[in-house]
Amino acid sequence: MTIQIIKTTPFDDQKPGTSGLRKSVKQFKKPDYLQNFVQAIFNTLENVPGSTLILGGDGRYFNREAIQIILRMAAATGFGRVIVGQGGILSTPAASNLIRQYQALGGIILSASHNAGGPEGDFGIKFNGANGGPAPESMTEAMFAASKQLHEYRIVPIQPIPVDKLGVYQLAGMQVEVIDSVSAYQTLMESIFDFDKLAAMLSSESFKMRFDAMHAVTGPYAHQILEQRLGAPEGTVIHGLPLADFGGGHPDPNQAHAKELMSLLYARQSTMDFGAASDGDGDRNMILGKRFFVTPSDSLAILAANARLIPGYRNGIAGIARSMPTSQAPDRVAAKLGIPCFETPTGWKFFGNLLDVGKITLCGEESFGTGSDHVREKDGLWAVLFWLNLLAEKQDSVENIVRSHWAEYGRNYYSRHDYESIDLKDANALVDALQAQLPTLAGKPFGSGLTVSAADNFTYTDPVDGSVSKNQGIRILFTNGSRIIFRLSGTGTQGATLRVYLEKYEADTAKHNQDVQEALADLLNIAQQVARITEFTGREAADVIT
Ligand code: VG1
Ligand code: CO
Repeated sequence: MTIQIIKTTPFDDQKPGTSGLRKSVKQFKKPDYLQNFVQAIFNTLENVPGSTLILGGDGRYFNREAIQIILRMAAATGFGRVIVGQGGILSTPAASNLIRQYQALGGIILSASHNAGGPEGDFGIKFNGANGGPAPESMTEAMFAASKQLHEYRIVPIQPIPVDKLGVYQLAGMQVEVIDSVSAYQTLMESIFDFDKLAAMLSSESFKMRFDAMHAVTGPYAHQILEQRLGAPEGTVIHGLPLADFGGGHPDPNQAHAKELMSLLYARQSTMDFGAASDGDGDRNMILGKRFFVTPSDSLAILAANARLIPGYRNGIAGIARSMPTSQAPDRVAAKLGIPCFETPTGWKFFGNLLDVGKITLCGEESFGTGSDHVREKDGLWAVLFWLNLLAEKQDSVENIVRSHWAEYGRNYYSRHDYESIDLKDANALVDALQAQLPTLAGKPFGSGLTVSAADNFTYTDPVDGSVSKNQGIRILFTNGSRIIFRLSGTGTQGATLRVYLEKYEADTAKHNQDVQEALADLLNIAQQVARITEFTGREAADVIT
């Protein structure tokens, strides 16, 4: 088969963000836009000839076309084998698992995660390396550099592979294996959790739950594992059919976007014991009890504190890591367990080294991401099964488990305020002004007895390879442990999104029943005042509060 070498012009905007390259579908559909970036990825890889590549995506609009293009380019580049999820579907954690299982050179995951899909929505592509984790910064920088110098790409002209049918196909000397997207992932989950106990609980009349797949990638996984394998009644999984536009919604599992699930769990007469949701590519999770929301930061702390109750973590955990803006609740658990707690920049790629060398077992982010060393990505369904396994062990409600955790460790009141689609120039001006104030903030008193202990822009030095990542978010730390953090999103595709993270610690159990936003109102005022948010952005309040 002849390899075609196609002349192309480089694009100057193919810089991967927090989690791969994300752009509007319109941008991705520009002639050669996808091809250029795929070639840029391939150009930065070593040892391609004969190696294995994992390929799949969250099923969003343009997924199928992209899969065919990438297959033809992989054949032209000399991969020996590509493993594709049936229908082009693989959740991010399932892809991470397959990379490890097949000892692949890496994987390409097509997803813009929680961003809206469809012709007017977003598309994305990211590369995960041989450990199953997102490419580290050094590699994404190399891809960006390669993309700017790209003048040709390689492709073989062949018919589309029928990715809906399981089987093995030959494509210009490369083998394409279309596999069941769910089964290897299910086997992995069976090796971690007590499936007998889970089945007993999920099939009993006395336990009721809903899992909201948000018309995204976890639908097939949740139907198979929760309903078929564990015997939860049909209807347990809602919005379980993956749709190219996610039914028009944002597949983002939070209180703002999982409205139907929220109303099921919060109804005055709710009969539900448990609710959960996952995002576009299946790596995020939201956990709900009856009229009760578990913050992702608390969730990580609680999973860590109770890990020994789960078969896969019976021998205890080596350490925990959390992204810098995530609340300090996990730190308290680590201190009590006598294990380290690492603070990393936002984005799962920063957990990879710590997981690879066994310094940590569990990790998580405030942005509804939780995971462990079983893969190198956050894992939505894994977190749901972990919580269910805990409920089955403790025979207690979600709310009681969280409240007793607070009683033991204190409560970290926590919330994130997102100001979306603000003008990029305004956002940068706000950050610059904030940065300029940093040297003057330490020691400064604010209302209600708060004093700044330190203020900086977070720099991370990876304890494993020594790499340094600067400018990872502005932190204002207070003497009482409260924190305000400011960051600009690295996953958006329109203008800028300012994220303001607020945290306040409360040891006194008598004060654990406050409304979260009321408890954090002082900090929000200070954040607005110091960063002059309204002045720079014209916004009086955040668009999305989680
Ligand atoms: C957001 C979250 C971050 C997460 C990233 C990818 O990034 O804040 O914690 O790792 O999304 O998640 P940013 O730069 O927009 O704040 V996902 O589910 O899109 O892979
Ligand atoms: Co995601």
